[in-house]
Amino acid sequence: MRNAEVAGLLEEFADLLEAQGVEYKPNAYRRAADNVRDHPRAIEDLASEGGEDAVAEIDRVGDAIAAKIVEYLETGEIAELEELREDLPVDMAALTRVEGVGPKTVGTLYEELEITTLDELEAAAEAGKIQEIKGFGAKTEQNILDNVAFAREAGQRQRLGDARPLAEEVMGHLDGEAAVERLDVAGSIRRWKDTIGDVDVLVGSEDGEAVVDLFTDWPDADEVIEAGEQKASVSVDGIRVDLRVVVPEEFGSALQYFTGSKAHNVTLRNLAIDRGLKLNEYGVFDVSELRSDGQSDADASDDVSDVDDPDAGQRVGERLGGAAESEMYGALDLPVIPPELREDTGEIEAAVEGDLPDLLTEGEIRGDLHTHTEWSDGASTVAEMVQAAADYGYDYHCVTDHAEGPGVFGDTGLTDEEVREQAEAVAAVREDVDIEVFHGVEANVDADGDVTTSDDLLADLDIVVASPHAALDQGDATDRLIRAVKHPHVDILGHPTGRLINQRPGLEIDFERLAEAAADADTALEVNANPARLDLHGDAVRAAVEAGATVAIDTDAHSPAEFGNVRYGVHTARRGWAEATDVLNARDADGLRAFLDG
Ligand code: DGT
Ligand code: CA
Ligand code: CA
Ligand code: ZN
Repeated sequence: MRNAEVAGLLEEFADLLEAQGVEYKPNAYRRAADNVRDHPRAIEDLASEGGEDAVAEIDRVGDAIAAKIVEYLETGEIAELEELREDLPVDMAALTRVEGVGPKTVGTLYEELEITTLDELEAAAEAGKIQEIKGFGAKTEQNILDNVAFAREAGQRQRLGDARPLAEEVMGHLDGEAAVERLDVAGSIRRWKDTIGDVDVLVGSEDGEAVVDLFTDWPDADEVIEAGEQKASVSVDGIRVDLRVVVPEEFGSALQYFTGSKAHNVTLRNLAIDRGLKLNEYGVFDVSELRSDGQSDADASDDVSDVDDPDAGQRVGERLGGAAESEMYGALDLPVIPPELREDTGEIEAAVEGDLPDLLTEGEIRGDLHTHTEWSDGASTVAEMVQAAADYGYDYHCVTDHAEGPGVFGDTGLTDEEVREQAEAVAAVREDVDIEVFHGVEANVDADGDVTTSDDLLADLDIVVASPHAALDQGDATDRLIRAVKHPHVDILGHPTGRLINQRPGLEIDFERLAEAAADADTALEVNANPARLDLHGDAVRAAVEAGATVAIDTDAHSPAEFGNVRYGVHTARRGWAEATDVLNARDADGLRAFLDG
């Protein structure tokens, strides 16, 4: 399916037009790109079956754009796009990843300084050349210097929320096939890291070639990068997926090894060495009877190694396990350490001491504390959201639409009066459902840390989420957020950093200080589960948990479909060692009410 590839081209088209100062047209291309990307059918099938007419049936794709799409699918290029690229030969995707640099700025930078890459942009900024351009200043130049490293990194890593569904699709494609005996994801995707370098998939099978064939025939794959006998890599929507096939007896050891992190494995391996064991991707072996040269003193027939195998030296001594991951940790007298913790930040020591946390699970979440409706920028009515929450199995639901304030644009935010009107609408819905419904608002934290909704209104609401939506590049914002956390009516600090993964770094915060203030004030810190945010991130959750602060896992859902994002919040909280007792919405309705009233 080539929808993402075509959408990417249309977006490039839009950016290049915008860089040349063309108006309106760029947005038409962007809207078309969105709809092509989300279209359920493969664009190449539409084009080959029904030509331009069929492609133009896609919402927002007009005849002109449809013609260009068909031209691309038939000839491999779009003549007009090639011309635009020649006029402006820049790495648009990379340059516009720098916060504050849009397509127009890229056009100017090329015209004035012939900047085409991030490296050239950085060099020009360091040489003080940016601030000399008309309309640019020292501040713009400093902004570029501050953000170029972030942009470089963002180009190399994918958001968990994009990579995880893809990993699950490829698992679905492989699962149940005859050659596939064992199957799991490994690497950072299994550790639920917020960004992913590549997706690692592991299969236990006696027939590597059959599995590789199956994998490279995955219809969603855009390109096969490489394919061997036991491994292969494909690219899907710009995300690299690596497959490794191992024999089923070594599946557990390979899973342990390829889950990482590298730092976790190094520490674990050293612990094994101390105990006369050898731990690697092939298994766990007792090597206490071996001489230091790796050869067995005992009869050579005890040696499981094979002379034709280059890795033979890795399979020495007595095999203690390897089929299951639990055998790897078990050989060290340890329980299986949850993948989210495997970052070598004390989890192995905790496991040795029998002190691993009893991590929060998705099933322990009893309701959402931060959601929207069509009263502000959501897509559904109050009744629809509440009913969907009940259907989802929740005990309660909180309605927290945007209040007007800094960073909330147009008429998205509700006035005090509208919030009070909504309270009546919520009360009416309450009559019809079995779950508890709390009514509140998402208020705004201004640049100084003040909450911009009136105290009178806040005092009357069941729940108040306060979030920063403006002044998100002000540098150290710890004092600002501590002020918000101490506000007597604020129950939850929403998406505290305001970051957007790969797009905006967000506020700089000393999380230890913030967590202590939050614990002190009995204000919960949010883990916003929207996959574009994951804010707080795992390390910050850990600071919150260690300070004894309460954590809230919120989807910030704008429609019922987004309730499912809760898993990203739960796994992010798990990366921060959170247990159910740390989490506000793992409490029942009475427990929640007690916190909100306290
Ligand atoms: P990523 O893909 O950058 O988000 O991070 P990972 O952790 O998925 O890293 P990746 O894909 O390079 O490798 C997967 C795992 O395999 C990694 O977490 C640990 C293991 N691994 C790979 N190469 C090495 C190595 O050279 N030494 C050790 N100890 N482990 C390795
Ligand atoms: Ca990986
Ligand atoms: Ca990999
Ligand atoms: Zn929100």
